[in-house]
Amino acid sequence: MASTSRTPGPALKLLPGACPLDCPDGCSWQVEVDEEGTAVALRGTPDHPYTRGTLCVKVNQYLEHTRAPDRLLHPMRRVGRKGEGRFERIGWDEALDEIAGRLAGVVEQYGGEAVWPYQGTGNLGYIQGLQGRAGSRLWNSIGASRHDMTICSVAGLVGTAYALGTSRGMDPEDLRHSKLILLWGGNTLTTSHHLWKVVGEAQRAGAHVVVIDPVRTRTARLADEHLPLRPGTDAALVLGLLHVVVAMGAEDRAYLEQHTRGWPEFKERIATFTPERTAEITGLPVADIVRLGERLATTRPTGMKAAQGIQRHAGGGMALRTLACLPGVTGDWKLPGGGLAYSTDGYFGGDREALYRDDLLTRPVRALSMTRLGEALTTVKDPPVKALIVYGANPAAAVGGQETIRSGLAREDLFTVVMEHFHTDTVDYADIVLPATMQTEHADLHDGYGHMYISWNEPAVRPPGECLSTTETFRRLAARLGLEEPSLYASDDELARDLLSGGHPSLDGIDLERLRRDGWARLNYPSPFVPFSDGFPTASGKLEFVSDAAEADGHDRLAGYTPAQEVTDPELARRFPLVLISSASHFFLNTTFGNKESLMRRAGGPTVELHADDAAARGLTEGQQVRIFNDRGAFEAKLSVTDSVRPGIARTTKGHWSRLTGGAPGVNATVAERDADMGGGAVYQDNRVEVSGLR
Ligand SMILES: Nc1nc2c(c(=O)[nH]1)N[C@H]1C(S)=C(S)[C@@H](COP(=O)(O)OP(=O)(O)OC[C@H]3O[C@@H](n4cnc5c(=O)[nH]c(N)nc54)[C@H](O)[C@@H]3O)O[C@H]1N2
Ligand SMILES: Nc1nc2c(c(=O)[nH]1)N[C@H]1C(S)=C(S)[C@@H](COP(=O)(O)OP(=O)(O)OC[C@H]3O[C@@H](n4cnc5c(=O)[nH]c(N)nc54)[C@H](O)[C@@H]3O)O[C@H]1N2
Ligand code: SF4
Ligand SMILES: [Mo]
Repeated sequence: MASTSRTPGPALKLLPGACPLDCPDGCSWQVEVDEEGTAVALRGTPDHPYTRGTLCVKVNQYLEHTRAPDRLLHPMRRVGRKGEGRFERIGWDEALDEIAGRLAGVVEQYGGEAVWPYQGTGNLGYIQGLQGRAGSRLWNSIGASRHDMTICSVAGLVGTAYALGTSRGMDPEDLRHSKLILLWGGNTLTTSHHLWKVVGEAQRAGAHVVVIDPVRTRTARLADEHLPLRPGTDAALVLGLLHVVVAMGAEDRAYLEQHTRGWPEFKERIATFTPERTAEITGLPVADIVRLGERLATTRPTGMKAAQGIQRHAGGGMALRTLACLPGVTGDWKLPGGGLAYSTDGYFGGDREALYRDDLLTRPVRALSMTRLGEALTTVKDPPVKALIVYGANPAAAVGGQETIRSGLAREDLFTVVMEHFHTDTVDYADIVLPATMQTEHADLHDGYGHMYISWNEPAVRPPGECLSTTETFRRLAARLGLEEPSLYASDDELARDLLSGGHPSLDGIDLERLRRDGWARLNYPSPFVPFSDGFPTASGKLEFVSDAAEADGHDRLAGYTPAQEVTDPELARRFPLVLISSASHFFLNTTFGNKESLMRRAGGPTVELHADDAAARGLTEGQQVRIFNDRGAFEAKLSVTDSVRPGIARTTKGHWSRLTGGAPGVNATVAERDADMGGGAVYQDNRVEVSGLR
């Protein structure tokens, strides 16, 4: 339990809620509120089968964070230059008048597409947040550019869908039935520790757990086996393992015959990935590949979890596509505890269209990709981006191409509004700042991308200062803009009902009243759950090793291995010999909590980890300040010499704020604004750098 300053008494109310953050665990929580309306405790819901009464090291401090002295409580207007971060307090009326006036002017002069509603992952809710595309009705009404959410998982979502017809897969809770568990590019103990409870249960029951990750993470340390492959080579490893399976004659011929398309061609491709060739590509010993291949051939069910880290490079979409094919060869897709879990996002059958109301658009609009923010702000014309409305996002810190982004944000002719809880790096560039409510202060509805439950978040306390929720801010802005479309003024409850009333079978018997009463519900799917027992939602109704849809989109029609770009570029490797992996920090959630003193202390400042050989070759020693750089930019960090990374790899974490680390650029100054192979995904891990000593 967190932030308890008093002993709970009978007068306390217990209100249901949910963690809003971008985390697959989608925790259900309860807030205790005293007779004066103050929240006195916040804890994981004890009877929730996935949350099981615990939150995490970050969110245990959430209540304290809502009352932090640096919380933004009033609207503000910029007084200094952009980037300086100097503001004066103004009232809501003044703020909304100015925003409405500026937006109307931009729309009149340049058209609606000159407005970019840039929504991040700070809140994943269906009412206030990203899943519901909060504000979408308003943006559609003025014909704003569509915000393309590409930063996180899209390459893998598109890739899995070429094979399976959907990005949905296993219920991750069914990993408890697996006998072999492969964790691909996920640092489970850090990024979704509730899943580790399931994995740990299986492990105690005898399952063999393998972590496939270039870094020996805290998760890798608890696994039975760790394969530290080269970044971006997972698909080659999949094909190499299948080579061993096929060589042993252990493929499931009946399953292949009945439920897959293109096996002869896929088999031929597999044949070219001998253990020797696979070892050369992945950097793993032949013996390890053969041993795991044999284990895979003989262990049913094999369950796999892939997280997002694996798909942030030039071949990331293909990696997930090929991974999704693996259980088609072994027949695991037909078994409880077999298959692949990447995202459970699509299982919630809420009526998203009823929320978004894309029918309000009078004509098609362009899409602007989140990972191409810098480029869009500095080069895009017809029309140029003239107004940027940032909410739930901190792009000045979180997005690759940081230098370009900052020069774009510094444009005097760009009107920028930032709706925020705290004075982030992005707030520094705002013309107007609006104070936003935090999760205990507004209503929301959440699903999870790592489980099969939805939850309701009841407002537990009054917002502090003048904070307003996203929905309320947009209702007021719509009125200021003189818009008459009635759906722009829907209440939060009405929005929730619109979402829940589509009649989807996953929601049978689940309505707002029930959610409000119980706090959470499992979607209507059996447990254990075999996702494709009725066939695959592809054109052929089968798992597609060959995909016409992929071919039509300009990809290889056959699943395979697409190398990463910078990782495999020999010329670049001469100048920038190290591949930089920037993964999740244990103590921050993206850049959220990057300003929380106690968590900052535990995280330490920016750090880069290098193998002893790489440190020695550069004359670098433990604890010294170093500069990590490439042609795009540079950042500074403290060196940690470790055997957790193999030679040739440098590792750091995302999440640190520039304005709290002396104003210097962060890791994303080195990351390219380049698309992954599918969906326009980000390429955070496909990044070559060099490291030199500072002092
Ligand atoms: N504590 C904490 N939890 C978080 C987050 C956070 O910032 N902090 N972020 C949240 C968000 S937004 C997301 S999307 C998820 C991400 O969840 P994860 O994907 O689990 O997180 P990452 O740390 O990005 O990547 C996981 C691992 O992938 C490895 N990796 C990198 N490249 C490759 C590769 O090519 N192949 C393989 N096999 N592994 C590779 C990295 O070394 C890293 O250990 O976590 C969420 N949870
Ligand atoms: N180098 C590197 N960079 C990465 C990654 C990586 O692996 N490596 N991972 C990427 C990934 S996976 C992701 S998802 C992105 C995340 O990048 P962003 O989507 O920008 O997410 P955050 O950095 O957490 O910033 C979210 C902000 O939203 C605010 N916020 C939260 N809730 C609300 C709300 O209800 N209303 C409003 N108005 N504001 C709110 C928070 O205070 C916070 O400042 O980062 C990416 N950046
Ligand atoms: S960040 Fe993840 S683990 Fe922590 S409370 Fe939120 S959903 Fe749960
Ligand atoms: Mo993410």
